[in-house]
Amino acid sequence: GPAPESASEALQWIADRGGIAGHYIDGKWGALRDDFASNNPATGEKLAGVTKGTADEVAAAVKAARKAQPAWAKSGHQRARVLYAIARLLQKNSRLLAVMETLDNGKPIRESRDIDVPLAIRHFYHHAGFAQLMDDELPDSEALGVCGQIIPWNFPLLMLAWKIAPALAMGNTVVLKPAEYTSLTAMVFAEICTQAGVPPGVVNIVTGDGDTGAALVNADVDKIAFTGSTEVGRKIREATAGSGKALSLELGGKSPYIVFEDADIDSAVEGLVDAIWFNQGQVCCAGSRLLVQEGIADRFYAKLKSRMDGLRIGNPLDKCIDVGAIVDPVQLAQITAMVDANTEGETYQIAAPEGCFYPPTLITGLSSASTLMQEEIFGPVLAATTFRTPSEAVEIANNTRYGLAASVWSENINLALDIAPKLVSGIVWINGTNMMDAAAGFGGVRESGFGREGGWEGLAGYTKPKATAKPVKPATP
Ligand code: TXE
Repeated sequence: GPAPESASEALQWIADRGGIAGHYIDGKWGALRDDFASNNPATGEKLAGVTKGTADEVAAAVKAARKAQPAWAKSGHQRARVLYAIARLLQKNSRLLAVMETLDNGKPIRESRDIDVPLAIRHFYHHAGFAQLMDDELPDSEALGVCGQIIPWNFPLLMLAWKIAPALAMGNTVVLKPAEYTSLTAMVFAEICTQAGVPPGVVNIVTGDGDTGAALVNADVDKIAFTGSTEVGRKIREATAGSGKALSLELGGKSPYIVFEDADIDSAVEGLVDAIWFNQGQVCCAGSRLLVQEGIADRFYAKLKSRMDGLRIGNPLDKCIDVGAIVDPVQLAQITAMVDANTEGETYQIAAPEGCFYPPTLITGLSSASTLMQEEIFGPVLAATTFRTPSEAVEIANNTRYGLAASVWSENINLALDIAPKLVSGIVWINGTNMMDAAAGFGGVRESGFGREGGWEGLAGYTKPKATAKPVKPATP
C-alpha cells in the first residue's frame, strides 16, 4: 500500500511553538505552561504540554470578547469576508490539520483528511454566506453577545467549527475551550484567525480541563454551548439555571440502527461500518444499537462478521487503516470494563494490536434492557438484538433515555416514512447514516440534550429575536 502519511510537518509545527499549547486571548498568545501532557494515543508519546486555564485567565478572555463584540456585530458584510478568509486558510492548511488531528486523537488519517477537515471548512463557507444575509434578512435579530463554548475530543476541529462559525456569523464573540486530550488543531486554528484578519478578542481559546470548563460556565458569558457527556451536561444545566445564560447541550446517545427484512442487506452492512466503527465508535450519534428483523438476522450477522474480518485496525497515519486508536487509555479502560462486565449474548471480535486499541466488536442476542443496549459505550462496540414487527422495532428503538439519531433500512419507503415520525430522535436517516451537513440542524431530545447546530435552527441559537413595534400613524396627505 501507499506509505503512511508523514508526521514531520505537524511535529515541527508544535516544536516551533515551544511544544506547548496555551491560550489565545485578544489576538495574542497568553500563558504557556506545561501543566499536563497531550499524547499521541497510537504510540503513547507526548505530543505537547498543555496549559490548564485558570479562572482569571478565563475572565481575561471573556473580557476581551466583551470588548470586541459591539464592533464585530456591526457589519455582516465584514463578518462574511473574515469567515470566507478563515475557510480558505483552513483549506490551505488542510494537510497539516488532518495530520495534527490524527496524531492528537488517534483517528484514521482517511477520516480526518476526508471528513473532519472538509466538513469543518464547509461549515465556515456556509456560515460566511449567512453572515452577509443577516443584515438584510434577519433585521429583527440581535447577537447574544459573548458565547462560552466547550467541546469534546472526538471531533476536535469539526466541533470547534460547529461552535465558532455560526456564533461569529451572527455577530457574537467567543471563548472556546477545547477538550484536554485534543488541544492542538485549535492552536492551528488560532493562528489562522490572526492570518484571516479576525479582530483581536473576537475568537479566544483557553485550553484546560473540566475545572477550566466550569470556570467558563460561571464566567460573565451570555451563552454556553456544550458538547460532551450527559453527566457534565447536567452539571452545566444546574450551574446555569436561573442565570439568564442561554444554553445548548449536545450530549450522549444510543442511536438505533433498524434493519427490516426487505432492506438492501449489503448496503445496510456497509452502513454499519460507518455507523459504529467510524472514529472507533467515539461518536455521539453512533449507530450503537443494531435492531435486525428476525427473518434475516442469521444471514445479516454472517455478512456483518465477514465484513468485520476485512476491517484494518492499526497505525492511524496509514492511509489504508479503517479503525485507529482509542483517544486515551482512560477511555480504553472504560470500554473494556463495560464489555467485560457483560454476561449476555454472544461476542464476536476481530484482533487488535497492542496498545491503545480496541477491536471492532459485535454482541448479538442482547435484551433491550441490558446495560450494553442502554448505556453509551463510546467505543467500537455494536450491541444487537432482533425484532419481529415494525411496532416492536419502534418500541425497542424508543426504549432508551437518549434520543439523538436513528437509522432505518428498508426498500419499502412507505414503511420507512411511517416509522420515522414514531422514533423519539432528533435525526432520522433512511437507508443511510451519519449524513451531516452545515445546512441541516443536528441535535437531540431527551437526555441527548437540546438546541441544534447547523441549519436555521443553529443560527437562531446564536441570536435573540427582538420584536420592535411603534404605533402606526395614518399617513398625512
Ligand atoms: O467527556 P466530558 P469526557 C461521553 C463518552 C465518554 C464520556 C467521558 O461516553 O466516555 O463522555 O468523556 C469539559 N464544566 N462523551 O470525560 O467530561 C471537558 O474539559 C464544564 C460523549 O471527555 O463531558 C471537555 O472539554 N466543562 C460525547 C468537555 O467538557 C467540563 C463526547 C467534554 O468532556 C466540566 C465526549 C465541567 N464540570 C464524551 N467537566 C458526545 N456525546 O459527543 C468537563 N468539562
